[in-house]
Amino acid sequence: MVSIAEYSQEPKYTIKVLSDRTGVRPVTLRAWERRYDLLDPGRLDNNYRLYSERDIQVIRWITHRLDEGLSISNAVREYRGLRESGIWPEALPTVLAPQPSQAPRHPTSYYADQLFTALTGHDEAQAKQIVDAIQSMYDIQTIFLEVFYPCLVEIGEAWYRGEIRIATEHFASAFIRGILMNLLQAFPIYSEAPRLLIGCAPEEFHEIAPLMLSVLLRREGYQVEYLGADLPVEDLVFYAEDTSPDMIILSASFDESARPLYRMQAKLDQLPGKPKLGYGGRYFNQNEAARKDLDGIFLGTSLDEAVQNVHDLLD
Ligand code: B12
Repeated sequence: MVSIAEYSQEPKYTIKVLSDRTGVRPVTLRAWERRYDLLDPGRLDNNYRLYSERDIQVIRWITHRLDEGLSISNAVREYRGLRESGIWPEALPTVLAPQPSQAPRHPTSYYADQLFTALTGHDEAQAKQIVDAIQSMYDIQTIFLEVFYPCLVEIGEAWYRGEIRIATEHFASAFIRGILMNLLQAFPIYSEAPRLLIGCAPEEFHEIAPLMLSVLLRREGYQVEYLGADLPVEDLVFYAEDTSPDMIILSASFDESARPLYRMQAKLDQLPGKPKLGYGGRYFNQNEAARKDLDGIFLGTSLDEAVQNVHDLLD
């Protein structure tokens, strides 16, 4: 048997080749890369990623564990555990290499692609059918992280490449936002449970992640109030004084949205209940240094981590 360590680290393959060689669709590979930080691809001048032979073997090892019934998060955990103990897993024999023509290996990535096609085709009826189908098959966390998230990332990239109109991006995000709002309202509100205010930092309009987090935390029994986009800090502090939340959770993608949060925990500390400030989002995922400077609590790079951290902080 050959260890994965014996494969070259030289970055030379595009995501298309990685996809063809592993049978995993590009949309799923990108989602895994963002979510699990699994590979560390090189970059071309135009910022395109380049992968090595070793990356190919890592993805093949992961997909083999998925075929054996592990969830992606458990497969990654197992891989990380091995690596932290200084062990490289054994590469799979080449004969097992999946062929590009095979059916999609992961049903959720298949649905992410289907939803992308329906939404970018403005086919709302079809998108609704897909959502109904996945709701009967998967739990909501899987739907959020493995269908909605990669679908939205792909929509963002298609917009960035100029392949879809702004109207299409708005249609798609409005559709998903609507589904999330319905889910939020379908869960009961427990008035005795810890109270959380969740929304977007000032000038932040990317609502979907904080809305997903609201659904996941309300599902866990927290008394969640979702406050939406672009919340001014001063007003939130007054509102916290009126309503005594245990925690305020804000999402920020950009520096301009993150900056006003730096003064916020000090203001909250002057209130009788001293509510905690929890934060996260694209900006903090990309700027580790910013997390150190902010007084509140960084809740993690992903929403599943955030749910766990809220439990640890409030229970
Ligand atoms: C839909 C969308 C919009 C919609 C949002 C509508 C709505 N109601 O939410 C609208 C049209 C408003 C919009 C506007 C803009 N957008 Co936009 N948008 C998107 C898109 C396609 C999807 C966003 C989304 O919901 N993603 C899914 C969620 C689940 O992922 P996420 O937000 O990244 O959150 C993850 C983590 O960051 C984290 N997280 C997020 N919040 C929190 C909070 C906590 C507490 C924790 C723990 C974790 C956490 O967990 C999530 C899951 O892992 C993305 C593409 C993408 N890659 O995401 C672009 C994208 C984010 N947008 C982008 C840009 C550039 C803009 C605009 C500047 C465009 C413009 N010129 O107007 C404006 C900025 C508006 C503003 N000031 O906020 C860029 C950002 C690039 C960058 N520098 O990082 C992206 C990546 C598109 C791209 N490929 O270039 N956008």
